[in-house]
Amino acid sequence: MTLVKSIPKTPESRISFTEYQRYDEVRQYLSQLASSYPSTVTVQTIGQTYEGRPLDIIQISSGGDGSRPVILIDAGIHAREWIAPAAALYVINQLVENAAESALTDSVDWHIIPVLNPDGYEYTFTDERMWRKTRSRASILCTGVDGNRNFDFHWNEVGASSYPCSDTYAGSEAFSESETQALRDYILANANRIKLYLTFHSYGPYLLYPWGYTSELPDDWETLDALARQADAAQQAAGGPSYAIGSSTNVLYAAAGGSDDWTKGVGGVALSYTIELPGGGNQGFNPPASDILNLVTPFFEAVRVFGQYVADNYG
Ligand code: 0X9
Ligand code: ZN
Repeated sequence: MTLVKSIPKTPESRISFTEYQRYDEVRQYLSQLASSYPSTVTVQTIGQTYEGRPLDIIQISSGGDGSRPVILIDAGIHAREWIAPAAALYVINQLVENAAESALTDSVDWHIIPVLNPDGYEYTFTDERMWRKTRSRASILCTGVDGNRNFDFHWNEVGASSYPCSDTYAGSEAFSESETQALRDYILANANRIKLYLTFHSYGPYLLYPWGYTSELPDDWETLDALARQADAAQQAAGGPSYAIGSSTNVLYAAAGGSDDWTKGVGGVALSYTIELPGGGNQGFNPPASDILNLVTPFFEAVRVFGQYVADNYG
């Protein structure tokens, strides 16, 4: 009966993609990678959550003395969107452990925060599977802030709520949350190197670019649009679904205070995208663990296109 559990994991995968991982397991995986690949992997803590969990980022670099262009990825700002951290872990796994993918790190560094809201993420395992927000208790009424309404760019203007019990509560002020502060500070500190930002969500499939606060398009929307279409085509060729592509407001809904808008509008990262991975399960946010690989494997082909673009244009 215990035989199945005793089958050793293959040497190149210290992490499973047939189960969703708890935050402790995620952190353990990152630190294992740092010890196994000391010349390419660094793990840093960029802040603490409201409940005191360390917020880890993994930096993957094949060299270049810290001057190469960076692709920044985060996932899991929304707690219940489990496929997003799983996809980030898969990207980490491929970039670090799959020697066949080493070209992707030849001239570009990848900085990845696989779980940006670990308090909320853990809460979805222990208490409430459909929890979305952080777990901060600033209000006596209700717990949590929507991290993706908490960024200081047209904050709380549209598609967000001032009511602490709402799932889209923008917070008592912009950057009220330690998790969004940590991301803000990291982006500002590395603004000269970050050329592309991806934030993983679910559920879609949507490939969204700014703006989310207005139906106006950014000046460079054609560049954003063309690259998104190329990424979509690549993952479709690998068996993925057809992503809807456009600005957040025009394709999904208007919602201000998102990390994508702030990163472009204030952080100065021209290429900024929200990726809504495909959904699953009876509530959209809960694809069965047995579907993780089917979802993230084609998706990696989209990530490859973003990586190639940054290598070609900034590498
Ligand atoms: O509403 C959101 O925060 C995102 N959708 S989700 O279902 N994952 O919650 C979309 C965010 C798009 N970007 C902006 N509105 N800035
Ligand atoms: Zn989301």
